[in-house]
Amino acid sequence: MDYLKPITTNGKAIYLAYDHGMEHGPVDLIDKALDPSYILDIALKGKYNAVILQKGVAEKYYIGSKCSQEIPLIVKLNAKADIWKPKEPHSPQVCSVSCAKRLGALAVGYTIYLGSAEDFKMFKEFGAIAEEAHQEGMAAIAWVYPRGSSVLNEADPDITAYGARVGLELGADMVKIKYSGSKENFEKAVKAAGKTKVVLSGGAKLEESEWLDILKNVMLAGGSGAAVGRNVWQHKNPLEMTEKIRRIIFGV
Ligand code: FBP
Repeated sequence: MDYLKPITTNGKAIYLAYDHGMEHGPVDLIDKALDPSYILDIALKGKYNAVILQKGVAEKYYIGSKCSQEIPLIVKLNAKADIWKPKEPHSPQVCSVSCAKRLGALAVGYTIYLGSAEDFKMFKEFGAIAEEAHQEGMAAIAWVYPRGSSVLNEADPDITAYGARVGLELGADMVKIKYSGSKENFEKAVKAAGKTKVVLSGGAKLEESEWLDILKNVMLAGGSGAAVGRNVWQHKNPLEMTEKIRRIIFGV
């Protein structure tokens, strides 16, 4: 069964990520981006395949919004903050699959810090989440980020490919991974993921052309699109940026 069908267009996708209020704190939510309604408006006008929110923002802003009538929801099920910085990061589950379903989500997201001494806890939690999501007809998306004291280079192409493979092995329909430096490196990850789709995780705000070149390489490498936050909503014209992204992903 293709759980991703309702949140992809011909197998490709552009998602607007907005779970940063938890992951990074309001420091990332510059100016208008502090207001979730501003983000929902971008998702709606930019015709995103889905918007990614934590449950609280979904409950208080997405439900009943104009965005909710047209743009699907992905609820992020785990969370950590960025004040205590343990050497071995762990992000525990804070929302259930059934809660995400009640909020209207068509998919759930979960971050795994591959290489952390705590990674086995996240494997276990995500494995169960993927099973439950599929029972409910929802897609399971794994953010797989190599991190922890055993990871010397978070953008290492082999570890990035390992992360993509972990997504496949644990039952993810899609993995969201960071760029590993080149088209060839990213291709390794796409191949390792097999039938699990791979999307680019946007990363910190870059010069527009630099970020778009990365996305072009991701698509040439066989990637399925992007889940992007800061490079869109920290942009001075998020809808103009969205159009440029859409042209690269969908070719129109
Ligand atoms: P960005 O496009 O802004 O990087 O968003 C993608 C994302 O995965 C978010 O979903 C998440 O909040 C953030 O990046 C986590 O970033 P990191 O753990 O690398 O600081």
